[in-house]
Amino acid sequence: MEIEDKRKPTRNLALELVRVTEAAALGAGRFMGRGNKEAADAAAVEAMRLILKTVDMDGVIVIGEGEKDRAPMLFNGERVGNGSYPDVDVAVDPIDGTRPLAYGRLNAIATVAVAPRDTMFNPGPFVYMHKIAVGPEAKGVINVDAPVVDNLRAVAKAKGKKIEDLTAIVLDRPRHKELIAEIRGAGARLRQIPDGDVAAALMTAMPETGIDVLIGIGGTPEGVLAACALHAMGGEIQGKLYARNEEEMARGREAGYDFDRVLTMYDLVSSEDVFFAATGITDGELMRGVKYFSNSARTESLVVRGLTGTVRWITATHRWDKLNEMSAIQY
Ligand code: VTB
Repeated sequence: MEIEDKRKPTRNLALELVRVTEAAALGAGRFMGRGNKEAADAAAVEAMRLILKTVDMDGVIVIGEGEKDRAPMLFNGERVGNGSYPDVDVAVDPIDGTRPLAYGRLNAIATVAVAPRDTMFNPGPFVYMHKIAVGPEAKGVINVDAPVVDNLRAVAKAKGKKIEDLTAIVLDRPRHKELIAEIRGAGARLRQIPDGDVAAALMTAMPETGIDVLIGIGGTPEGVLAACALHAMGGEIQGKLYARNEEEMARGREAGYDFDRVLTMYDLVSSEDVFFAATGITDGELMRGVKYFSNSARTESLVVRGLTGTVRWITATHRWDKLNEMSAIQY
């Protein structure tokens, strides 16, 4: 007789996790355009923490965003969940795009991912990584170490397109000057985004967005979250840690990090048994943001389960009169 391993996830945890990202979005959405990143982040983190407590899991935060921006955070190593099985690693980015949210711009989302214990890459205090991400059609042809033009050619070939019809998405940062010149030199189209490279990585796996490949240096927490989502959606991401200066490089080496090593998607999250949820905070290409009404609010979320590859879109109406009676969060 087969004995069930209770320590492994057996249910679709993502359907519980979506309550976590919904709560973060509902809390943070009130701060849209109010110019206060910290207050928005605090609201998202607080709501996330409260709902995470109710999820059936024994979780350890491996990726708790906030270190780089000194924002309020769910701390690395913090225990979350109600302590029951399964044992899992948890990655959170309560707001990917605090700046766009604070200034009333597009594409801010709340995200969370869960995978079996000890399967997520822990980047420690090293905040940046090179990334290249693609959807399922171009899985297996990218190489974060190869010249940009080679990657673009390979992705175009895999998708049966001309390179001129390929669209790369890149964070708009001075550090990407050379990268942008190379993309232009290769003849590909380019989208530049102010923030939000988790959403950008997801777009590569959604043909309707028209985005083929994400390239550039972005946050490591966002890289691990994107890896969880893309692993589940059948796409691919590769990374390589990026040190901002000699001192950071030396510190990393001392701590045992290899800045030359290609981090495959399996290095970033080694299990396919991964769950990912995201909720729109401001309107975006992937999801609509939170809409507030007199006694309710509406959210739109994406829920993905790696084992089955099922992608669900969930629109929810949240009723304040009911929720405020029973929830620890006062909406
Ligand atoms: C990205 C982006 C985030 O950080 O990872 C980026 O997805 C990288 O860092 O929304 P810099 O902003 O310092 O370039 C964010 O912009 C915010 O943490």
